[in-house]
Amino acid sequence: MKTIYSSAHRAHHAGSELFGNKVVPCYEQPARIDAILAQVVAAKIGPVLEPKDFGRSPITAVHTPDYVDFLEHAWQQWCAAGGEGNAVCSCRPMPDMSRRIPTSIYGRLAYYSFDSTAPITAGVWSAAYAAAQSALTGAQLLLQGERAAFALCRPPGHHASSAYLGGYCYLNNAAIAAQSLVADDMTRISILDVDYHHGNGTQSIFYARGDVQFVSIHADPNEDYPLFLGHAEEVGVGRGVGYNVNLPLPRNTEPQRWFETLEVACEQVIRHRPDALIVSLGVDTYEHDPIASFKLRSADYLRLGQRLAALGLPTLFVMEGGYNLDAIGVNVANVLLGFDAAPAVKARSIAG
Ligand code: Q9C
Ligand code: ZN
Repeated sequence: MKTIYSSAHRAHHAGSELFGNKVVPCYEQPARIDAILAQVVAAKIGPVLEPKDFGRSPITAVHTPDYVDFLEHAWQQWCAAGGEGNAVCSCRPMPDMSRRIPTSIYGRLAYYSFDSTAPITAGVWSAAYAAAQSALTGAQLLLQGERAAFALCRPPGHHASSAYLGGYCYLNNAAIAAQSLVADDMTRISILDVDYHHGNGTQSIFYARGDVQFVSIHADPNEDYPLFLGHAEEVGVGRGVGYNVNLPLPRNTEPQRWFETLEVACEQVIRHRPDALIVSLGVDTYEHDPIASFKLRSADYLRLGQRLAALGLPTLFVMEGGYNLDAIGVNVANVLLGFDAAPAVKARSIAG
């Protein structure tokens, strides 16, 4: 399958982050994508293409125009205001506080953030924009009849909602791709999020929608990030009731339990009868991931790819998390190899 990649991600590099009470090198760093790309080439997954430019409108179909304007100009405004180094959110409003948007860039960053792990860097807009375009290019390949594509996005996207950033994410690449498919001639899409962390942004964006189903396997939000979304009782609202499926698992979940849960997730996808599947592909479920606790081994990612192929759907893989630099390349390539090795099954009938 084709991989879509832009070197624009490299301009976004925050340097350090706060982990507990320690300042550590950023887990979400350019070397992650270098490692994945090297393995995509070594494993002969297929050609690597530059993204096409679909402009801003497919981005503002998911994110509010004011948020996109903020993100595009935040670095420049931060510098103009005398900001030193990267801009990091340091304050969040509680429900009893003002909903007014502060006028300063310092205040606007707080308004448009839900945590402090997604700093504004010099390259954040060009990197996030290119990642969104990579996802859109992958979506277009599905529309052109490709069985699958891999959008090697960085920064990741699934924690970003329509009007806030957080969790290393700025633009929700998977959501932007999904929306572009329904805006074209696909009527139903399933997003299956296998990242260790709940895709709170994706859930929020489609929570009231019945056309885009969101299914997620992740660490129980009682115990792990993003803490405030991802419970099983969150099933959607209005027309979206029944189209949001959260499958939280305890910390330290072993592969057998994870794959049993994947079966439940796949049953839900089949029930939706989608025209295409978007996989929010995080490999921070790996046993040696530095910020997560599940116990998947490298060979398990082959099995994951095979299982997804058996759904018989046009499939777009969108890169999300995964922070073990020694294994991230092999783990991602294994998903794609597993998918490609599985015999192409005829798409399920979408009639009836
Ligand atoms: N002690 C993605 O995987 N920090 N984002 C959590 C836990 C933020 C993860 C700290 C983790 C964000 C795309
Ligand atoms: Zn994650």
